[in-house]
Amino acid sequence: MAEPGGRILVVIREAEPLGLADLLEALSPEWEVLTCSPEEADSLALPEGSLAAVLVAAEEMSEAWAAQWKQRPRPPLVIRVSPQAARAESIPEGPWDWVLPASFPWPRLRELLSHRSMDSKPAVPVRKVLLAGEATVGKTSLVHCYLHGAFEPRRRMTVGVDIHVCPVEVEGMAVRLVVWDVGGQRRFAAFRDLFYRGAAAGALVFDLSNRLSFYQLIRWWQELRAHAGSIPLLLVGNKADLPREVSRREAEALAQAWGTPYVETSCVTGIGVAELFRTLAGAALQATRPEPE
Ligand SMILES: Nc1nc2c(ncn2[C@@H]2O[C@H](COP(=O)(O)OP(=O)(O)OP(=O)(O)O)[C@@H](O)[C@H]2O)c(=O)[nH]1
Ligand SMILES: [Mg+2]
Repeated sequence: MAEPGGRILVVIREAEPLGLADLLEALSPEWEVLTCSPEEADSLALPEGSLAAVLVAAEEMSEAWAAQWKQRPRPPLVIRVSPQAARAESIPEGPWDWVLPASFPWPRLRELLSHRSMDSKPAVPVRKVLLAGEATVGKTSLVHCYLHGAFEPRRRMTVGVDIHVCPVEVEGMAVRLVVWDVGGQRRFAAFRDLFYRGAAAGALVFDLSNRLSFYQLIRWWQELRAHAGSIPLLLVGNKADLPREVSRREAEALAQAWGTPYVETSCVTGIGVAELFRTLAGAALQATRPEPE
């Protein structure tokens, strides 16, 4: 929760619609307001925990960008200002703590920041997780199947990385996973290590109907261990609906040797997909349980 007084970052393209002068007036002198454009937003070097809130008044800033703030050890409130919002809303399923209309009466922001008179939802933890494995094993399809409950037979190769926000409930607790679904093609290997930083857990996916993708797991294991550190990993055998080239016994033996759980999935039947995301979320939460105060 933000204490009264502190520093707020405002990401803004056009100052006028937000009434930036009103905002500054409403918050001074206790609050220090920094402003930046969307282009500058990623290159700001601010010390951890130095922001009480990030106020985003630029449509182009994505959910994934907002979610990254919520993964920090001491996350700020992340608030979107949207011309489409009719009233102030606290949205449990997005990464935003609040979505405010552009016409929001800025003197009330003070109350919101100090949580004095506006109800706020309990913070939902956000964790970054990785989906790694050879090209075409079905990483993107697993996310699609989880989010939309449907199989998408048309293939769309991941270029670099796709980032998805997946709400998960694990043992009665809501978690938001920011899933970094990396492109498995060899040509992306040179810069893939950049994607692994800050992940709390990862899934190594292979295709049960393609033995080579199973053999290649060792490369992915080494890549993740080298760049993501000793995070908990999970082994996933996908395409369980197709004729097998890898038996359950072999995959379980590898999982046991690596000390990881093993899940079999199919994006066609949906089997195991929810379990995969629950296991990943459970591992991510365990791995980054906050230190007691
Ligand atoms: N039969 C079957 N096909 C699947 C399954 N999962 C994915 N596919 C198909 O496999 C192909 C590749 O799936 P993608 O999800 O694009 O694979 P990916 O691992 O994301 O590949 P890259 O983005 O290149 O790393 C697509 O044609 C999918 O429809 C599954 O469980 N069963
Ligand atoms: Mg993909």
